[in-house]
Amino acid sequence: MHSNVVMKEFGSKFKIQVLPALSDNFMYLLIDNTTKEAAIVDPVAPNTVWEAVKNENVKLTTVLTTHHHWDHAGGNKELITSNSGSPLNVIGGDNRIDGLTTIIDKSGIELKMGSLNIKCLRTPCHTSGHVCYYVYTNEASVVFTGDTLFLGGCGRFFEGTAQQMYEALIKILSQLPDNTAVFCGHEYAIQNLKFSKHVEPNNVHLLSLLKEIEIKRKMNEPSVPSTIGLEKLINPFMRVDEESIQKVTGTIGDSIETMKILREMKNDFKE
Ligand code: GBP
Ligand code: ZN
Repeated sequence: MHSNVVMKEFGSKFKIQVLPALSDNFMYLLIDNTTKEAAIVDPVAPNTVWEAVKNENVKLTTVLTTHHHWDHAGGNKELITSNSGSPLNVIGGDNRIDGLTTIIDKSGIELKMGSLNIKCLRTPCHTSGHVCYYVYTNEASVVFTGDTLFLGGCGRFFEGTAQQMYEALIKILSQLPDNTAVFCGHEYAIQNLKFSKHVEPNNVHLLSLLKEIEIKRKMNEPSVPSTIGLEKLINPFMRVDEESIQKVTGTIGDSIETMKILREMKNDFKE
């Protein structure tokens, strides 16, 4: 296992168990403290999910799928058939996802899981049907960002454009409250922050975060969660409006072109 299993508390209303899977994926068990209902994000490893559900003594009702790639959606079928006949609400934004009961075909659809509010944000680019899930109460908020926003980076543009990633990162995710916790789809923090350091070698927030995460990773602690406020300080893809980043890409005044060049630089980056 690439990281230890950890539980993160968000006020009195909900908590999130981080469940590592495969070589660097994360699944997340979202637990409503009030009703003891739970949702699972990207359950690629169903056995791990059922073990966590049993240990936490919760009732799994909902599957939140960020996108159709097998390392995120590939466990849906088995999870559904192994739920001893009780149906699960399976949410997602792409017909290539197995078992969907609710298709997020427009952005901003609001759902409930127990007493928790979930706003489904369509963020096409990594895949055309990618959805991020913003979970909030009057006390706290978190966002599950799949392969759109990573700690210190973003997903590859497999089915979309720089314009679309700009919309996703700057127009949608950056607008969430700064204290929103960010739970992403892969443990890529160290690789991402090394690239970020290459782009902004004098960014003090970035340099201290890299040190902090190197210590965490040595102890097998997951790097997640980050926060929206922190990402805006250290993630070059969240900073494409900044002149400091536009200077590096040679695209002053053009944030979309900055996004495009930055992605190409990351694709070619060797530490
Ligand atoms: C690494 O391990 O260093 N940089 C990665 C390489 C998400 S997984 C692996 C990689 O390319 N990962 C993808 C990504 O977007 N990375 C961001 C980055 O490199 O900056 N996947 O598993 C990927 O989406 C997948 C599955 C891809 C099915 C295509 C299909 Br079809
Ligand atoms: Zn992916």
